Amino acid sequence: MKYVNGLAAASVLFVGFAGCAAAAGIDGAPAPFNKGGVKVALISYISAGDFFQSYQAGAQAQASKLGIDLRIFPGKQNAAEQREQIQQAINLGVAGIVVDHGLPESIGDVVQQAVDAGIKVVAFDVNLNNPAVPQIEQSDHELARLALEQAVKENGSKFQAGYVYVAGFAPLDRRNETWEKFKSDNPDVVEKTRFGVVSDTTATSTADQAKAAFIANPDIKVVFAPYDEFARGVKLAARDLGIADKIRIYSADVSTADIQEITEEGSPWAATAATNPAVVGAVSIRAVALKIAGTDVPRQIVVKPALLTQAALREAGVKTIDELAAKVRSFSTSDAVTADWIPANLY
Ligand code: SR1
Repeated sequence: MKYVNGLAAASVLFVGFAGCAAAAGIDGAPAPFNKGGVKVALISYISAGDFFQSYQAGAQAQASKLGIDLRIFPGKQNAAEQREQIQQAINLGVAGIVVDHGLPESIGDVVQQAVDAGIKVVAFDVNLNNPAVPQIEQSDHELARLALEQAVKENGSKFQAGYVYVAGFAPLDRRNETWEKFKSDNPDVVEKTRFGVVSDTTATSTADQAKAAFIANPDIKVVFAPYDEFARGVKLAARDLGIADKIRIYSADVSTADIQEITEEGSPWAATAATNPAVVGAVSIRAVALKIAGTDVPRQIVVKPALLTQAALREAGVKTIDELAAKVRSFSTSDAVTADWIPANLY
């Protein structure tokens, strides 16, 4: 299987229903997939950054294989707009909705309206606390644990740390639970400062905050930055301050651009724990498709992460997500929520 993580974002952002030729049906598939043209909306909260572009590319690829007409509503980190988009999707008469991130308090009631209208809904990384809505996640506790165990392996269990966190995002909140437990299990790890921002300029805004944090806390040796945009910001700050050789960054997520930043000469980005976001996007579409076909799916669907260290990436000579997918099975495919009638190959 070949993953095209580099798919141009523009090619997947606006796949509207109007004017689209109806997608073909799949022989032997249950209704309505035997006829094709099944309308599904993917409603994102965040679309900036490699993770979300790759997630959307994977979702689009899986949708095409299932004869789904997928409309992707681009997120703008705007809760009111996401709410309106869910209402628009209901009015468009879609069969299914994938809600990708968001703030539960601003969308919970419109998601319930969609469910009441007979629309099948699944959610990625937003806790809607709705028994009709399966939740997809990347096993965030495990993801944070993998990164933090590597931090201890490389730095011992006594160090001064910086921590990047923004509350209110389900994956970051789950990773934070692991960070809190890690600190209580390792009392000589001292959190000197925490900072972070999620916006359309997450990396550069985090870099500004990281610079101030490093200047105020020159004894920081390790930074836990469990989102690749955070890690990029911290790395940028360390480079600008000339302290890249004095700190090590442990993160979440991976992209082709991240691999380049992790493996480049003198990079302080020591390791990341990650899934392939394109695989997570594909799993999200399969989950909603199975629900539309009337098949039960688990309430919680997990795509497991893998640890990627700087040393291992350099040694393997891996430069892109496609090369990673060729070496690590979980980066090319997931067995989560699938069925005989769902085509296995995405590209
Ligand atoms: C602001 S939330 C960012 C995270 O969402 C996804 O789970 C990615 O892993 C990313 O780290």
